[in-house]
Amino acid sequence: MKKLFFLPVVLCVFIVLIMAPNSFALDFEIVNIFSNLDYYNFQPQINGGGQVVWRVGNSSHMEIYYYDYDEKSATNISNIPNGYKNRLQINGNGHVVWQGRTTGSDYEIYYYDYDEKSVTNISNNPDNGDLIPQINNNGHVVWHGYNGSDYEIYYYDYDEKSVTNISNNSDVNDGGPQINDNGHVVWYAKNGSDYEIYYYDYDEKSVTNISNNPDGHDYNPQINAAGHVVWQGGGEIYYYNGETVTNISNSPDSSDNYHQINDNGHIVWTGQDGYNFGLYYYDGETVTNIFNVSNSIIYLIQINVNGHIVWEASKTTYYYDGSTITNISYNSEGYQISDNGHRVWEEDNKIYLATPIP
Ligand SMILES: [Ca+2]
Ligand SMILES: [Ca+2]
Ligand SMILES: [Ca+2]
Ligand SMILES: [Ca+2]
Repeated sequence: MKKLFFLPVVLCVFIVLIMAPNSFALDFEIVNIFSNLDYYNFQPQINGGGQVVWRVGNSSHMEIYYYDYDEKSATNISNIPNGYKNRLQINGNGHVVWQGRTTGSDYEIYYYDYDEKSVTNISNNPDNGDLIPQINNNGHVVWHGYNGSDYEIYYYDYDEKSVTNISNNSDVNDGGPQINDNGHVVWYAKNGSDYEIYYYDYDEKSVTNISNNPDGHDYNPQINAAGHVVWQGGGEIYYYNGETVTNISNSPDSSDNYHQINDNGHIVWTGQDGYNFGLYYYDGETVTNIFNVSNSIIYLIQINVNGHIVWEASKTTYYYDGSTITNISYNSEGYQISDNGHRVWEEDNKIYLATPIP
């Protein structure tokens, strides 16, 4: 067990030339950045600089490892031997957040400051559960936490080192916050009989109900750098462009879900009609059906700023480069794509990083 702490991290770094029969639009240098076969390595997250964090552990022990792309080395950054850690996120400057708990305690939000090389408990609320953090590129963090009566949305200001309850109501459960680089936040909450999407304007310090649809449940908002928001309501995908709300899926016969938006306002989601599943792409003007499969859900959808998309279906990972779809299945799991085209995944209990070759 102590091996994990005291042995230097052994990196089995090697380069694999692309040998797949598929025609890749790009060539990649693929590196195995970490393997420790005594433990599971899983759920990697990557930023635009190719820095990666992931979970390393077994049923009784868990740590968070960090691969520094510039140093080409992996380090244990959590260094808290007991306890569960989950829901990792890394921002563009290499700062990391996660939810964690030690035995017998509640969940807290932990913050790894890449510049200071230190970990801080930023929720620091030993009575109540703090869950599912999201971090922006300025180090500001949001999460939902139970305060004894209901769930609230909490906002950590990295500059002020302070936490604010921004939903601040006493009888409504608020959940699923997402934050953009301007500090604007969206989440969903029940309002009377149904759910709505709420938008927190960081400059105005005000909250607005942007779905404002008292007849339907509105869930799971995503926000981009421009403050545009996409969410799911009543089996459709809705898009808020800062002024108006549009139903962009507009498909009464299929259930639309798993939406993602990039900073250029491109949106991807899946539609399900019985046993048939489709992947849909909105480029700001029109919707294109780019992929179809039967008898398998489409999941783990990621879109980067260039509109490149990865997803999984039928135990296969697919990559769309804007024009063609390639099967990049490596028996992989937990695929992630960065805005600069890096890809990271888990395969056979190892973490792999693919960097585009210019
Ligand atoms: Ca807590
Ligand atoms: Ca609340
Ligand atoms: Ca509603
Ligand atoms: Ca629909």
